[in-house]
Amino acid sequence: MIRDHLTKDLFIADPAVHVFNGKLYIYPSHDFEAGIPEDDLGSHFAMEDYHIFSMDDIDAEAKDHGVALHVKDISWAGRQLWDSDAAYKKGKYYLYFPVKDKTDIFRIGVAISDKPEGPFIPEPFPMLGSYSIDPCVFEDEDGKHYMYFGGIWGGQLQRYRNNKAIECGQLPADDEPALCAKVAALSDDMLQFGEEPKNLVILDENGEPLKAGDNDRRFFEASWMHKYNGKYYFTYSTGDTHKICYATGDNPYGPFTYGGVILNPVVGWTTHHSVVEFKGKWYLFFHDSAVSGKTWLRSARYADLNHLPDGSIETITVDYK
Ligand code: FUB
Repeated sequence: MIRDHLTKDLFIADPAVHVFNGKLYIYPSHDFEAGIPEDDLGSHFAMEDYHIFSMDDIDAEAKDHGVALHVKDISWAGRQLWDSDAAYKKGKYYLYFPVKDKTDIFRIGVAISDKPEGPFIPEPFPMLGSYSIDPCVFEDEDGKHYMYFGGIWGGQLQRYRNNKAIECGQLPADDEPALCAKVAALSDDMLQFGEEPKNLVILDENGEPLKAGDNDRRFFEASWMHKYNGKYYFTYSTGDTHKICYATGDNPYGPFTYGGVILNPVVGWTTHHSVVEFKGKWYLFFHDSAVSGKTWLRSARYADLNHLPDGSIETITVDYK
């Protein structure tokens, strides 16, 4: 079942959802009309703050807890607060967010709160060695936290190789391996990478890394990780082909093998999601632009997600008729 949009009066996108204290907490981007023309670098996504929402139950209203963090409170930030995620450890909540610094380079920052809904206080500097966008934090069953991140085009991932900035930030040629999302265990204090980020390789049916020209399957942005029946499911957006796909592996680093599409294209250019288990059922939270009709003013919604007995995931298609 595909549910209606969570909000009609505030545009929210990139919904990262977690269960904290028995409730669903939604960490979305907050879209607004900035009047910036649309381009391939996503300049029209000029977000300035985050609102956090909670739902007491899956059918309950989404409660807006107000502004949890504003770009003006982040001393090193320039512009564009994009997709965030949150994690909990030892009585504290951590909000991870990408924002361009004052030189227009995306970095990932961390902000801390005693409550899941914030307000969050940002650290004075970005995470050391961080770059690109769309951080997602996954807590494994042993309590270890991993960050997955990255995004090509406006997300700037093509400007790096082996975690170092390169002079001319080009995408690989179509017949070369695609750029990978990155994965790193977090430090014990949750504030830094605990190790050098590694490539998250997605393999095709022949065990070969997906190629850069395989736009229907290769990683573009919007990393998410969930674990089901002992298997690790990496889910992501294919960007210019507008799909959410999944790949499975047997540990948090991979390699992962491409599995299929979990969400067919929705209304709007971007697609972004999270997968969450709540009270024994699985849900896909995502966004589309059906309410506004504008690609930069998105609204979050959710659907039931079905894992099939063979380990695959049933494809969801939104019927806009
Ligand atoms: O919301 C801004 C960007 O759009 C996100 O960071 C991407 O994943 C895409 O949804």
